[in-house]
Amino acid sequence: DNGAHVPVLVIGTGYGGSVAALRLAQAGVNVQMVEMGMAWDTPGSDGKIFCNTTSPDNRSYWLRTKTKQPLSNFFGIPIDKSIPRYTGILDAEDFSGITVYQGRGVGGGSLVNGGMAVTPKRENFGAILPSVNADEMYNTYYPRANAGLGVGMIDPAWFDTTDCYQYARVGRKQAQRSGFPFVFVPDVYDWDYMKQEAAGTATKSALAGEILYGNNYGKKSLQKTYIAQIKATGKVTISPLHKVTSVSPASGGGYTVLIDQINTNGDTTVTKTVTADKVFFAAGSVGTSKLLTKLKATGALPNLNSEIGKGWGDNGNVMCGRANHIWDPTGSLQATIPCGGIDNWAAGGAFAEVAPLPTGIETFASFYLSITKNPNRGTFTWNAGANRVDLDWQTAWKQPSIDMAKTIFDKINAKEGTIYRTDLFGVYKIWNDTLTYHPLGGAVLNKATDNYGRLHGYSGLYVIDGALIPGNTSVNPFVTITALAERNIEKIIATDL
Ligand code: FAE
Repeated sequence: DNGAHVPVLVIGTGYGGSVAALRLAQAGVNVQMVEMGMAWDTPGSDGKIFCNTTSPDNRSYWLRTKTKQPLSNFFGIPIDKSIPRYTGILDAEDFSGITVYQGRGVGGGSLVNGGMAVTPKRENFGAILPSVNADEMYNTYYPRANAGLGVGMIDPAWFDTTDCYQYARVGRKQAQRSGFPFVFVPDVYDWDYMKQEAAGTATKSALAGEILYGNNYGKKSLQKTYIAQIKATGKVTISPLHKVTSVSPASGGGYTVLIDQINTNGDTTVTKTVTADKVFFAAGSVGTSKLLTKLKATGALPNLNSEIGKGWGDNGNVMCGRANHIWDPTGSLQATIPCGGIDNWAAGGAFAEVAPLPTGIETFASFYLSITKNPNRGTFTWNAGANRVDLDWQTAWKQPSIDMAKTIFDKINAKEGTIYRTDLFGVYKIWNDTLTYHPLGGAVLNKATDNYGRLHGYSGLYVIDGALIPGNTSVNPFVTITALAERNIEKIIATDL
């Protein structure tokens, strides 16, 4: 409420924010969570909370009048359509040279993502978070995160026979024929539920094409895991459609937090002021970086150090499709939840998830999202004239990612006698090199903060989300974000409360 004083305020309700709020509440602390997106707990007129990928409506995009689908074309024909402007679930946030996709709502990215819950290989961890004790992570915090998130693995016997993973079996067969290992990837989807979907005994979600705009049944988003536990403590208040715009030292100690309450048009209806003893920035890599960059530059938090806004990366994301022969159909029914990938990380720097193309018709296409060790890093800066934060990324910076992905797909094409699809991202465009699903960095651990996320320059201010990770995790990032948050909050509760 306006004028309130709270012990702890958490900005954002994604992975980092949910871990912080849960552990603080369990330690007896009252927590106020502030989330700019909607609650996503009420069905629309169609009886569903979330809309379907094949028929995006106002619920699909954050304050856009036209969809911006990652896969923008089919046979070269643009498939984006007009939608009413609304505080929808998926934000396609445009910066120069890159569109950054993010979830908006209570649950953050967990609402929109594929649920792939991957712990990086131990030997890669030193390059991901060099200042963090790997033994502690692999013995304690990764297991804690996996348990808290409800991570599970597909039944390999079922994988071998079910229609809905024919596309992934084609991906496996072709990878192996070219000498690449295919690995199963854990996920937070309820695999028993998916079996029931396939058997026709449960309402379909993964098998109904739901992805990107929310999942109505089988996926264990944070709403079903950490946030359900948070609600059970009775010590946490969550305010959706509230956006933090400023944090600055309060005269009597603690911090003054300015919050805009917005309506579903995105317009501010009320501006509130709250005082908090401690503030956790958990607005996601982009949200936290934008806030801190602005607050440092505009004099609200001038003592933040010069690492703010730096070290931002795209996790080396790049997409492509391949055209298969007519005797290699990928199936008209495709589970939207990916379950495997091609691991060529050590040799060429690419971990390629075999992704679905859930169009409902046979496409003979194989579709991949590659994660690569792209070395390029962007910087956020305050643009006073335009009153916004800019990111200096360039599309050409994806070229190393394309080269690394080609180590896999050029070889598969040569072996199979196949070609790339050129019609999925425009007219004659093989690579989608203008987006990321995996923003990381901008307030890097042990640089902008100490080794536990305490911001340099201010006691009682913390970063606890993907902004801490310096640009790459070698695999999909949310398990690492969750595990790092578990590690940091344990230390903070033990020493700072
Ligand atoms: P995040 O989950 O983004 O939460 C931040 C929250 O803060 C959001 O709810 C924002 O609305 C909110 N917020 C931002 N600014 C403000 C403000 N000023 N005031 C109030 N609230 C604010 O952050 N990762 C995987 O590991 N596996 C996958 O399969 C996977 N698939 C993905 C698919 C898609 C389409 C997308 C977009 C992402 C995917 N990701 C995946 C990435 C993953 O969702 C992402 O790394 C995490 O959600 C980041 O977690 P954070 O806690 O950093």
